[in-house]
Amino acid sequence: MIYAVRQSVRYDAESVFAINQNAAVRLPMHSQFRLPKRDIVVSSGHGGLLPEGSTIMFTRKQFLDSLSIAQQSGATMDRTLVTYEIAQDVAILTLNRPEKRNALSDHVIDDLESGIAQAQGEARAIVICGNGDHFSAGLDLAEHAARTPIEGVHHSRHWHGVFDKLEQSAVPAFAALHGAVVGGGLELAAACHVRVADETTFFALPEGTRGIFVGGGGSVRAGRLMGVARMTDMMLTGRSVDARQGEAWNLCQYVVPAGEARAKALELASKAAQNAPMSNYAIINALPRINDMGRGDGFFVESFVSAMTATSPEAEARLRAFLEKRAAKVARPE
Ligand code: 1HE
Repeated sequence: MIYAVRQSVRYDAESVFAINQNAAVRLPMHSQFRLPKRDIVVSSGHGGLLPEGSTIMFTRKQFLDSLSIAQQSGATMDRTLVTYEIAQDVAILTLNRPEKRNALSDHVIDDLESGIAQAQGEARAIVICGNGDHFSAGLDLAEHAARTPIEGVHHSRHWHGVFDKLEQSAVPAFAALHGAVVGGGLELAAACHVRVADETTFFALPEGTRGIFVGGGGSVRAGRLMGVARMTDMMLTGRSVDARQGEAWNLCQYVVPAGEARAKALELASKAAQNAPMSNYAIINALPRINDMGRGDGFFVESFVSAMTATSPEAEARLRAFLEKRAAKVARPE
């Protein structure tokens, strides 16, 4: 019997945790789980211990029953931890755990993963931002304290997988930063392609002071952004770096007045969303890889990416539009 259901991301097409006997079962995003207008009666392995990724389909009545059973049993009904909305072809994912400063719990990471997956199919760019006074306080320290070493490895590898999906996404991601961008919060921001910080932003890597290490890809991504010496200093001393210093250190590309990061990130994302999808894909997927290559390999790969994008029908149409004076000229800097 399913006695607790956890709602996630969206109400009608979401990840759901069913705690079935003693097994926490993760139902996949985009499963046919919906609050259907008509009843659907299917289940695979329903009632037993299900492997991760199994699909269960509920009838509307079963779903509503499970909600009320969960409520009666006092089970926590989490609200949406990462909200998802679409505006101007841009998927906006908002970390929504302000009372814990958007600390990245396992559920937040799962919801983030679902939102990133959904954006691939229906958006041309992504904005990631946070509710409350801070972008993110990083790893949820309360959860982390309880992990064994091997659980810690799997946890870190899971973050790598999720943040890789963001960095190697089909569409570019823009981080809108404010307040604390700390530890795992900085690792998440570093997995985005463009970072817009408002003046309240401060960056820190307090792992050293907490007796831990970066585990969400920071040693690779943040290290490459700011350089290993600066990252070492931040981790050893626990110092905080403000938005302007962060810009000078390449931790963000834009600094805007307090409260304006989300709007600026949305403006930039909307602009990027108008590019040819293939160009965007090449920019965000080829550049970091070429950056990891030797010069000769990089030049070689560049030729192929260049030829592939330039011969796409969309490139041909856009080049013709410029030559026929139907496309905008490059603007001077503002
Ligand atoms: C948390 C977390 C968290 C806040 N995990 N619960 N990250 C850190 O070491 C940062 C720790 N957080 C802070 O230094 C501060 O909270 C902030 C500077 C970010 C914000 O300060 P403030 O005064 O606005 O909030 P607060 O009063 O400190 O926190 C409010 C609540 O959020 C409080 O819980 P409450 O039940 O007492 O209300 C805090 O305990 C809780 N909270 N941050 C859990 N991080 C994959 S490896 C990545 C490694 C890392 O990310 S290391 C960095 C960890």
